[in-house]
Amino acid sequence: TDQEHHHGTLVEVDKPEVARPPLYSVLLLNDDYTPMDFVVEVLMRFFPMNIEKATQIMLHVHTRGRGVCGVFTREVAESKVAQVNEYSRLNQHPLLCTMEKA
Ligand code: NFA
Repeated sequence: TDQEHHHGTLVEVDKPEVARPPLYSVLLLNDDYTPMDFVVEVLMRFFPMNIEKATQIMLHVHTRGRGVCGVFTREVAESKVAQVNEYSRLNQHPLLCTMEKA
């Protein structure tokens, strides 16, 4: 922006802008076998939210086939996907978590 200097001189002053990193949505995919209670537990454990919000997202995934758990930077989204899939396999459920550019 232009600012008035002494002697009435106009000088250009740049506002320091901060680059915003690309964001990624982390998704859960529906399947026929993972128990609803386990999906709610996963949502509360890895995407801190209350039981009402977790149930709402779980039912959205169940009825629509997929749903967004949260939006994160790439490295955080990759970590969430890896942790959810590892936890699901550890518990012998086929639940799939993935990510896409938001
Ligand atoms: N469709 C699963 C069932 O009927 C529940 C589920 C919801 C699974 C969301 C995966 C994701 N038990």
